[in-house]
Amino acid sequence: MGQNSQDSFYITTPIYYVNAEPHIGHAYTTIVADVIARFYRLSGFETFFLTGTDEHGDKVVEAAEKSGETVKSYVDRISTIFKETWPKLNIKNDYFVRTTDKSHQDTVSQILSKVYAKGDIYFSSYEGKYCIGCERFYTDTELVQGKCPIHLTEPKIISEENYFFRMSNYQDWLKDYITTHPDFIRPQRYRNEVIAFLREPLEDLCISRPKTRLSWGIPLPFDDNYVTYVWFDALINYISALGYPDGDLFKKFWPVAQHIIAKDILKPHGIFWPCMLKAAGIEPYQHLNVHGYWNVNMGKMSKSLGNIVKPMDLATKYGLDAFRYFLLRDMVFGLDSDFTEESLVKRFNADLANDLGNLVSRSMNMVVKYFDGKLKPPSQFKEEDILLQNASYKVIEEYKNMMKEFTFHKALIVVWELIGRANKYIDTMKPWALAKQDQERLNTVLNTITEVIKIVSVMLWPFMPHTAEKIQHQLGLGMVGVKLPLDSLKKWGETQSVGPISKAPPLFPRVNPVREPKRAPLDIKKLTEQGLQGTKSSGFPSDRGKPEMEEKMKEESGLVSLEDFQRLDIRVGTIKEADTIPGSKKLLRLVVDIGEERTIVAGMAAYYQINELINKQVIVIANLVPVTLMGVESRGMILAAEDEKGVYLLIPDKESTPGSPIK
Ligand code: ME8
Repeated sequence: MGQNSQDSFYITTPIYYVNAEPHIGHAYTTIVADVIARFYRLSGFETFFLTGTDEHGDKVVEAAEKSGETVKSYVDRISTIFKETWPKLNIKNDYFVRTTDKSHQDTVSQILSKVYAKGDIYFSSYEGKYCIGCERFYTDTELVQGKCPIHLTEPKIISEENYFFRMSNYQDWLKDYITTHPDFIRPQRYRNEVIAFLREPLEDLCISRPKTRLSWGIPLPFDDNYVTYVWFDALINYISALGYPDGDLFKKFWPVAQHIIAKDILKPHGIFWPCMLKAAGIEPYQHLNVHGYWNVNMGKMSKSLGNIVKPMDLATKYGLDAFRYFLLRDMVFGLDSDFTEESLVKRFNADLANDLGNLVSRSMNMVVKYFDGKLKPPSQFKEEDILLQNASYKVIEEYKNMMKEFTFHKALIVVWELIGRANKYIDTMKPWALAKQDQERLNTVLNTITEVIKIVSVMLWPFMPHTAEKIQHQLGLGMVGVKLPLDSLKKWGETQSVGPISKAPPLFPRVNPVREPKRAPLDIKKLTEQGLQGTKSSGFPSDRGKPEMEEKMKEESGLVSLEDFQRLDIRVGTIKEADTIPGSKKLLRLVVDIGEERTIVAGMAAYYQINELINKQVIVIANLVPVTLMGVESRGMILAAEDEKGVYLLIPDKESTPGSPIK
């Protein structure tokens, strides 16, 4: 293997403690790593994706004792559960490292000897406050009301003689490195946290445990009475797995190393690890990517609360791809997110069954119906086709940047905008009408649609590999599609089908809505202030970092571009049901047929009787980000005029088909 790192990509997850089985938090980090590894593979990079298990330390010994097994058989058993869970989630790691592996233990000894020889390790007595949960000592300023901020338990006072790593020697270097490498730790909020920490003097790190207290660990090469502190041991997995120091993998992948962790282990990764690397004469990693925490129904997930979410249960219930999509779409990378099965189902029905599923099935059906699955090369493109092509190219570029920046939810938002545009293009082009008048134009329109679907499928592959492959199969691309490098998508229509396009069962048959038993109270005031228009992250261009100048000009002039307007999906709807909402004087819950049934919350209780609303036709904006008002999710907005006397619904002049687009 060559030593060129230019087109290489190395991604790691934390190695998980084997004191518990995998839950949704572990699954999230590991799926993120899989998504980004697939993205780089798709982009033609040689990629190495590492995960594994952390098997030493007090915590693991405690868990083994509780289970009544020997430590060795316990760690073997739980490590196997982790190892076997990942393929079931379609996670394709290249290697699985265990800290009990001999090769890992040898590397740890080697690094310790190196740092010891350099004079950066010394022997001293110490008394400190130790949290077993975190496997580390806490300073008084880090404790919250005397308790560990993560485990909310009081630390144990431990006093003993130990070996220490002179971390303080590297404080200035690290400060300087982080300042001169602004995206070393990202997103920014975590970089700022580390910088704030470095403003205080850094204490040296206790890196040993006397065997009299803990024997389950890697012996110190220079004192057999001690084992290595679990964090000093664990962090080294990122290089031991690559065959440090001489392995080809190490040479190729270490210069491009990126770690993914959650905020709980920022300090070991943002401070201990770079200092350890520096002391051992190894270059720092390239990026530390830090995400937030998944909470469950607004609370922390914990064994004692009995609210642990098991990834396999959800993947089995809703399908693996839907589960992967939900995790990546719902969490803003870097912030905490609340997991509810209800929101998973909503996303499933809205984004997957409706937007994506419908686009694929209606398009394939038309190609089969009108051309027996065999399209001819397109003839002259018209303006509408070219607009959609250009939008697709733009989305590919935005998607690539967002993936590289680890803003996965944004990448999915732009893909879904393209899906929305393609659906709208179908509504506008009306292939069913062209079928009666103009076969050549119909062929070009369907070519344009299938090309967009192909592009969408490639961008979705890292997130939903099975679904993308199914779509590519339906498109007659065979296995060619999966390997498409993203850059080759630059030419419209370049990858021709190798076989006819075929119909297939719906990709995501709708599932029944779920009611969460325990809902945390909603902040109604905040939601009402936001109005019916949805929350901040609308997914519209202003939220996605359009060139600043353009945005500023628009803001100042108050003008909206045609492009902005065209993003709106405005349709005729017929009100099917209307109801009051308990506790609200203003709001009504409406079910509106806009070609499909939508629940919409509208503030018109004071102006219309329920009876007079039924069967009334209205105008609906159908592609607003859903918002929950008084506990009811609203998926759209009904247009109305307002003056000092009241609110007046906008109504089509003549009875129109529900779902007809407004142009
Ligand atoms: O800390 N939400 O292992 P660990 C999101 N062995 N992610 C979560 C999560 C949640 N609620 N809970 C856990 C260790 N995670 C050490 C790591 S690395 C050299 C040693 C994920 O089993 C997240 O990635 O406690 C977090 O950082 C990690 O699991 C902690 O796993």
